[in-house]
Amino acid sequence: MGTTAKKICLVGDFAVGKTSLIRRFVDNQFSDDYLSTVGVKLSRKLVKLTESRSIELLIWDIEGQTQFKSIAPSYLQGAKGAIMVADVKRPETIQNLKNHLDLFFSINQQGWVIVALNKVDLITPEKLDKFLQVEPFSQQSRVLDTYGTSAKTGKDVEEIFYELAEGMMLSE
Ligand code: G3D
Ligand code: MG
Repeated sequence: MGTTAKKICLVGDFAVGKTSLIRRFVDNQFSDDYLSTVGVKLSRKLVKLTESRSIELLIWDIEGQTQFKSIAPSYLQGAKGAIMVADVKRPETIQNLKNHLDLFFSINQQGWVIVALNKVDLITPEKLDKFLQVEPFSQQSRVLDTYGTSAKTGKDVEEIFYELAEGMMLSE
């Protein structure tokens, strides 16, 4: 019964769509001219899992990230979950997921992760299937699932946040 609050982080390379996914989920909008400012941005969203169980997600987003700046460990501290985001049009961002996963799990051994291969509106469904077949993360037991998402169309955006919320609640 009741509501607990949990910190989750959006993690991934520069410009993969982290901020856009949060805006789609929290505000249900997509902006092509989003301007980031420096620091960390915190959004909150109440997620109702069942009639009697809700979870408040405290969603952390890096602002002012550049191509050359790595993610500060302090950003990840205390997170119960993370959405790891890559851009299907930039294969190197998929390769880099492994580094992001290692960093996250080195700080939060008990954390849960969902992988979002984002911007799937820019590729064919066949191409997405190929990406999902080769993605090497699902054998990690604390990686709950991998989705092809689009912050632009909204595809599977709710799903990644809800599945992460459910995973975090079940393991309490
Ligand atoms: P970040 O927070 O990970 O750095 P942003 O990434 O959310 O700022 O997004 C980076 C760019 O990718 C933005 O374009 C944004 O509009 C675009 N983008 C994000 N998600 C999607 C998506 O699902 N599909 C498409 N087609 N584009 C997406 P600009 O041009 O503003 O840099
Ligand atoms: Mg951003």
